[in-house]
Amino acid sequence: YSADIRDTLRPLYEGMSNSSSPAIRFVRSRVERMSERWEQAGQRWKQGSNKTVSSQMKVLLFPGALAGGVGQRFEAMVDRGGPLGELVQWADLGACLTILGHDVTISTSQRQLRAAPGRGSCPIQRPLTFDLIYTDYHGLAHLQGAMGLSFQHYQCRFRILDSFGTEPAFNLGTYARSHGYKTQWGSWSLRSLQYMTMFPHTPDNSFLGFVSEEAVRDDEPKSESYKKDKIAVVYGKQEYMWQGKSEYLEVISEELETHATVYRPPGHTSSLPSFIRNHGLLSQEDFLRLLHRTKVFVGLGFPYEGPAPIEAIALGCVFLQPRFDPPHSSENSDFYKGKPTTRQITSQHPYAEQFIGKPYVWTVDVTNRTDVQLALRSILSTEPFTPQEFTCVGMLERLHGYITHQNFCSKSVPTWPPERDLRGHLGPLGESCVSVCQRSSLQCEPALFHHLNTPKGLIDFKCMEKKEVNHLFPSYNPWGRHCGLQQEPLLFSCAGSDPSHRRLCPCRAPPSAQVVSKDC
Ligand code: U2F
Repeated sequence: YSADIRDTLRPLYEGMSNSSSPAIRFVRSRVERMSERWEQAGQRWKQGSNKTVSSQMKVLLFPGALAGGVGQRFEAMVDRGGPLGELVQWADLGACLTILGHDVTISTSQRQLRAAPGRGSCPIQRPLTFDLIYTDYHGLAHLQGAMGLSFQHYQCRFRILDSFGTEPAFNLGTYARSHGYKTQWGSWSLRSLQYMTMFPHTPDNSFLGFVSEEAVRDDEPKSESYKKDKIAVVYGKQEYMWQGKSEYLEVISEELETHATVYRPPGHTSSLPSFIRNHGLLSQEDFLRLLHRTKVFVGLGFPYEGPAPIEAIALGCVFLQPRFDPPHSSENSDFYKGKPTTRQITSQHPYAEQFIGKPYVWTVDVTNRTDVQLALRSILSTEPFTPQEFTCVGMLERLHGYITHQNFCSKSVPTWPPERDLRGHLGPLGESCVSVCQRSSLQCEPALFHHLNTPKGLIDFKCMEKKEVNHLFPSYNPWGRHCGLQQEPLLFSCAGSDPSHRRLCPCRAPPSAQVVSKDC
């Protein structure tokens, strides 16, 4: 069967009714609230230009963070200010796949999977009845336990929702162990593109994203719907996120009435500054309604890289956030410690800082009173803005592309995108291919590495050829005069960088309508 665009999301959210899980209730209510937008976007997208037909996939969504003991802890926090970003993504993934016409099952328990109704006795063992399984790092461990030997056999069908990303050096188990990249999460030796991220961190992973509020709603006249009050809303659902920030908040409250949506445990006396108007944790709908009349959304430094700033900007707020100098990373931050990435986090929301920027995003030194004041006074009212990749159509287009083109079960070298798209660039010492390509308004494309990984690719240098399993190759090392060629395709890495290597990078023009950098 081919997958036909659906005009309703009902099968998805009806399948989640009567759940006693707060997380599933959040997902269901989000899907229901956004269903009209998804349905309209599906119809618009269907009428657009010719697209490759994909066959209908049987898809399992298995959010491991909601299963077992970890799941109990996660669930307990849903209504108390715990992370919701992952749930936003699961909701939108389910909606997007359903609209694209695929057959979606959501499950949060291994037991349920072992006896999924109508699917035979054990749908996750041989023969696997699902074409694709979307899960997360916790889910991988659960599935490994439940699938036994089938786990390895079918791992090419897995897709891992991984908000912060996994770089190739951390992914390949043997390499990670012998080269100091072994962390709590990595080492599953999948293809790096099987990891799907919340923001476009490195093209080594697939950028899945989510859907933000959209700038203009068709049913509302724009000028009326974006009337702003002189208020700021602080980003931070739990009190601990506010520690040490009172001076910064004081400066803000001198200019704007300052609101919060911090969870209030019963019987607890609040330690928030007295000038803050706390609404308590709001339902997502009420939170978005509050942002609608807000001028400035104020970042405290944590949570890192969540969806809320993108929603705020789409609702016409300016996002004011702390700059991190020195940047936060797995070396110096408890939160990033053990995360399989070398990324240097230069602000609370690097995507907002680098891909959106002024006038929508102001990144400041929050310890400098004058800096904060200047920023607040220069913030004019802005127009609402939603990057194309965070709209329903953007996500439909992206996911459809992945489903039709990504086949990790085939052993042959990738044939998509075609070689004619390749723009080879030799970077300066110490720079990753992510930034080498970005600097030329291009994007690193790991599937094109194998075309460059030949002695011809480095022909301009008089050098000694060296074939090695090394995540920095292909590259040139001027000191040893080595031209390094990659021996292990799993280690082709856009993210890798090292002060003694000049990386040879496969760049290409970014695919249409998916914004990759502000300059493109
Ligand atoms: C991020 O998780 P968070 O849940 O902390 O991310 P946020 O950006 O704060 O918001 C998630 C959603 O919560 C909603 C809001 C967002 O879509 O509309 N919300 C709400 O329903 N009620 C409220 O009062 C306030 C917000 C990130 F997504 C995770 O990947 C990380 O694990 C986490 C820690 O860095 O940060």
